[in-house]
Amino acid sequence: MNAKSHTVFAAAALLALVVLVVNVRMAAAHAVLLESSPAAGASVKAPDVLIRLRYNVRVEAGRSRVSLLLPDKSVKTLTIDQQPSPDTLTAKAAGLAPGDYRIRWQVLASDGHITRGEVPFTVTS
Ligand SMILES: [Cu+2]
Repeated sequence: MNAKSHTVFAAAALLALVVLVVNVRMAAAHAVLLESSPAAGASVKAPDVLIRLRYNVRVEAGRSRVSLLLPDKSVKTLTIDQQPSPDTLTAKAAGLAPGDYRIRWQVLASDGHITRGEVPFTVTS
């Protein structure tokens, strides 16, 4: 290799390393659901259910959404309450009839990326 191709090679290697490091850091900052209440697959008593979602990183409540897929397949948007801690969202679902539900969440993490998921649970009388 001549001097010029060495420089080009070194620059390309450095760029590849920077891309790799940035990707790893961004992946680490994505919001992943660690714990929920109700837990996935759990049964809870009607009619009022307190929903609590805890993530691996802090999430922005103002730019996150929590809704409930009802037994009749309609969707009810829930109001996110004040966060008990920066990594946790809570919302109240009142007046639920017995049946199968899904919590649908979409959150904005501190790295600016949005993740989403669902938590199925059952309401019993
Ligand atoms: Cu990310």
